[in-house]
Amino acid sequence: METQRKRVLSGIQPSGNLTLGNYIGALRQWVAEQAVYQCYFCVVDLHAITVPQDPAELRQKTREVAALYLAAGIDPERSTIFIQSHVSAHAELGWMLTCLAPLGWLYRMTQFKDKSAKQQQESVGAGLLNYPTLMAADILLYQAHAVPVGDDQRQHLEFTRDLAQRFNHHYGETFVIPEVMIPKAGARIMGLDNPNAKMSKSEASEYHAIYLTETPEQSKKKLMRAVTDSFAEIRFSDEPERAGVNNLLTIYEALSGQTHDAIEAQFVGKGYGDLKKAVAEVVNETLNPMRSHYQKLTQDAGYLDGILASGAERARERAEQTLDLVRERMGFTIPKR
Ligand code: AQP
Repeated sequence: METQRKRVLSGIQPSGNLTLGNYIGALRQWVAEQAVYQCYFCVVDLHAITVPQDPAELRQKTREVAALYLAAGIDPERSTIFIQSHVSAHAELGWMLTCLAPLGWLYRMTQFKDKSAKQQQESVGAGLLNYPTLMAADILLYQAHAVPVGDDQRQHLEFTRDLAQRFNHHYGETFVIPEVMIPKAGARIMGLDNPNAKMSKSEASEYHAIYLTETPEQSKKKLMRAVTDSFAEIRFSDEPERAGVNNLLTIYEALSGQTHDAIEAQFVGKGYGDLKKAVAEVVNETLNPMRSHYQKLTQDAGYLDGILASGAERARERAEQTLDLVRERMGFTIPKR
């Protein structure tokens, strides 16, 4: 039965506190997909080290992100939850694909351009450039049919598809070509302090992001201080100068499930303060159950360890099958077992 269901793979980097953007763009979709797909969800710690990380913090965040998967509603009975570095096939296939990936494709990636621009040029790690090949390995190892991600990862998914096709062309049909799954509402949640930049977990400023593990009061305070404009008009818009209000409306749309028209009608004659209060309410209503579940999970480290150990075992089994096929296709000798 399991082998007949289509497979989904996705992951989040333990590079900071998970944000509302990670929830709306990724986690929330994952929960829904469990009913339809055979799902693999990993905490991508090998990706996190493409920019400098503090080791103790990385270890702690890795567990925190895994606990948030559970708290958000990922069911370990139905889905495989694991830590990327626990399955060494990711690094192995990552290397094989690195050797196949044209440098020109990698230099074109906007995430590489953005993240490398934030560092001293001489200290940009080669791993940052190779981020997309490791992501391709994550996906292709499980022969995933679909990958649910936010809009910022669309280009990396295109890269994965192109690289898989390149491999299939060179070595014969090997990989399933995965489809991207982008949410209809909230594919790109913007920073509350700067609505023209994506809300990001590694952005340090205090009023930038709503964190999944913060208190409801903190979330409300940040939303009440969110940057808006002086138009005093509540409507969806793609004009950059109205990006703050549009972002608040987008969050409201994603979490309330209402249509644009219904939302705009609801706020006719109201002020930005009313909009912010309504957004804070729907955000906290959504996040509070996850927050209390998360608190309970942090008190039982053994439970989380058990889930991650059996998840890694299941993932390894599947990943090794693909890796053997790749070894065979590329001309490696297959190890005797
Ligand atoms: N602002 C966002 N809106 C919608 N979706 C988002 N995602 C991230 N930010 C938003 C989605 O969350 C998933 C996990 O992302 P990631 O951790 O692999 O890396 P990222 O996309 O680079 O996310 P961050 O939060 O911005 O991390 P840092 O700051 O470490 O780079 C992906 O599906 C992503 O689309």
